[in-house]
Amino acid sequence: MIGQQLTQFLINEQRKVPGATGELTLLLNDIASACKAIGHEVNRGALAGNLDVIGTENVQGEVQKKLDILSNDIFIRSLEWTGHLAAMASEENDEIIPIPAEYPRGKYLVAFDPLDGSSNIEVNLSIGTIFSVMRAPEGKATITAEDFMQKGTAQVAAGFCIYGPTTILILTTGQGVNGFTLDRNVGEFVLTHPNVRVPEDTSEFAINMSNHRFWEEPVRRYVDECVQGKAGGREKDFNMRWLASMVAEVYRVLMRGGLFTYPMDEKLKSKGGRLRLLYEANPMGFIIEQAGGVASTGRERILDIQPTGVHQRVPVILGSKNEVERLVSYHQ
Ligand code: AFP
Repeated sequence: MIGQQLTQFLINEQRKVPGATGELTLLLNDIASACKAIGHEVNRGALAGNLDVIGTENVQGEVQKKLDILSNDIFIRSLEWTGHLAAMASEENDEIIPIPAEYPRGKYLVAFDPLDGSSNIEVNLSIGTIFSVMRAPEGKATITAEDFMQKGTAQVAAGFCIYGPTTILILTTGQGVNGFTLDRNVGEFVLTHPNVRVPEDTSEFAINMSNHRFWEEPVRRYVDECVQGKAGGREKDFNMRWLASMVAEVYRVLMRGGLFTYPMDEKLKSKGGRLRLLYEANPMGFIIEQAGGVASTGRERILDIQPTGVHQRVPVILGSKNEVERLVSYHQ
């Protein structure tokens, strides 16, 4: 019930799963601790010199901010010793991250984006951490990138933590979606948004309009119809949002519905899209589906994609069922 702390919630969920060992509960608690530590550094901002740009580039070719590196290190250091993981994969690391020899290995893999939306750091807008939990192959001494090539339907858990006016952890273990607000007085995540559901209809769409000339025809048609509203044949007028932070967009969709899309466009064709499958599209797709929404590339369900690379990119259309299905139908 509302007010319950994350640990109690997780143990209650664990008790519903026959044969559960509690290892996933411990892992999710450790991930929550990592998010609290990252959120603390995000909130300190300039006071801790955290807004500096490092100048180096990551595997994505993106200029790294100090907070990108700091968040990545915090996430890795918070989990590598726990004995729950066999390996990790991060947006900030070209190769997968092995568990140091001195620590025991566990039965899970985590793919994560330590700080998504980092173009918003210096303008003090909401950013967040996204994570996806999968099972590691049993009895394998050395984990390779190949072991992360699991469809989104194989995820055991997924979540994100949004560092905004409040710090909120959104989590699914396949039994629906729940939201926990960080109570700074006790330093614990507390259940504040039980059983989150995405409204099936919406009149709000989120897209980076500056890419209009690069979009494929189905996306251009859908957005133009939304912009024209009733004057253009839709049954209602629409509003638009664009926060350049996927965690903030997805959180808004979870709270009041909406359609969020970073579609394929001409300038992204060679890369496959903008958003990364393993640690953005898959975890967010799992969460959206668990809350009654739809997550598609326009041509296939995101969770059904067979990954071929740790940093593989895909087009993303997700949110309120009826609007996403309309846009998907335009691709047929
Ligand atoms: P950054 O982490 O590099 O800021 O990218 C954020 C993101 O991956 C996703 O969170 C946003 O929805 C999208 O990119 C914003 O892309 P644009 O900057 O092209 O609008």
